[in-house]
Amino acid sequence: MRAVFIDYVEIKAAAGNGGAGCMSFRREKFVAKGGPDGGDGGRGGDIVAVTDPNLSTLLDYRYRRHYRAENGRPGEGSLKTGKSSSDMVLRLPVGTIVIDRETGAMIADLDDPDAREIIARGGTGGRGNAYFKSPTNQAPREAQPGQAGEKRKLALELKLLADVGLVGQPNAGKSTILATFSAARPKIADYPFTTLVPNLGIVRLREFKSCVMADIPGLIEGAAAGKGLGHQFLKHIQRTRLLVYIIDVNEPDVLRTLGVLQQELADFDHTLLDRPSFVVITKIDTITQRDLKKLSNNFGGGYLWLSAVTGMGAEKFLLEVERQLDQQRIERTPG
Ligand SMILES: Nc1nc2c(ncn2[C@@H]2O[C@H](COP(=O)(O)OP(=O)(O)OP(=O)(O)O)[C@@H](O)[C@H]2O)c(=O)[nH]1
Ligand SMILES: [Mg+2]
Repeated sequence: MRAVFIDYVEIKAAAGNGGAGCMSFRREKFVAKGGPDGGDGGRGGDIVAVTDPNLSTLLDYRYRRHYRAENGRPGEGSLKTGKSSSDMVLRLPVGTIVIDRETGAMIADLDDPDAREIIARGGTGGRGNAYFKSPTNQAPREAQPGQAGEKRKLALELKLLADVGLVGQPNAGKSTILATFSAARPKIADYPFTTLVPNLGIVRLREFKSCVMADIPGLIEGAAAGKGLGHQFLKHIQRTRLLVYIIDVNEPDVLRTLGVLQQELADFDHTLLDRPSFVVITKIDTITQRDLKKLSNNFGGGYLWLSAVTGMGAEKFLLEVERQLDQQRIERTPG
């Protein structure tokens, strides 16, 4: 997908330092000179990025820029190891990438809902003097400091996720719909497989209300088996909230076409069929009013009818997109 980012923040992450090793000697009654008994220091906490499917923006990270995990505790006498510190967890929306600002390297791509990655590693604890005891050195006066935790300047970027995915056979008119309703300018042509990579556009539904629509390559029967462009590009609509099936009114068998599209989606990821969806029959300007009436009588009220060229049906199309997206917001609001 073209890299479009809606959300970008810079933060600093400092993992915990390791605790120092301890230098200590046993002191017991009647033992003049005890052996070394300094324990090792504990580990400093890591900074860990995990995905949280309930988040959709990086807003929280605009308000707090510094993240610091706790240091490990120092070792103690009597061979007591210092307590390791717990990790600091940063919850991030699915689709966030984490970049090291100093090297430019991507250090985490949090693409799935249960991703978990260490983005700054805590230091290990230092060795206590007990560790250095040897036959030649029975009373080592050596103990290590803890290792420093990693300190990193990071950038968090959230990839733009589409709300709505347009699914249809090649040449059905998907890119034309995106071009009609958004400022995106995808390539449009009267031959199949014009669109090779997904295009995104922002569609204005009404004042202060918009959604992101993805136009993807055409899908044909057998795509799951590699026909046409295959179906790998369907991963770009896996995170969309609403699917819109686009079918050319000139298709001889609309129901069969819809069945083929759904079968190909199911072969890729069967949960896609549980996704809210509706069907748009497009290019209705290319048939006579009388044929259109006949067809719409046949199908009842189940489908929307659209011409991206004349604008016929445009208002209903946008209203339905808005209604379905709103519906999900209501369902997702707890209580
Ligand atoms: N008359 C008319 N032509 C349309 C309409 N929508 C699309 N077309 C034409 O249909 C052809 C295919 O349109 P595209 O938008 O490129 O189709 P697509 O579904 O994106 O095709 P692929 O990218 O190949 O999957 C183009 O020649 C468009 O001009 C419409 O509503 N009315
Ligand atoms: Mg196209």
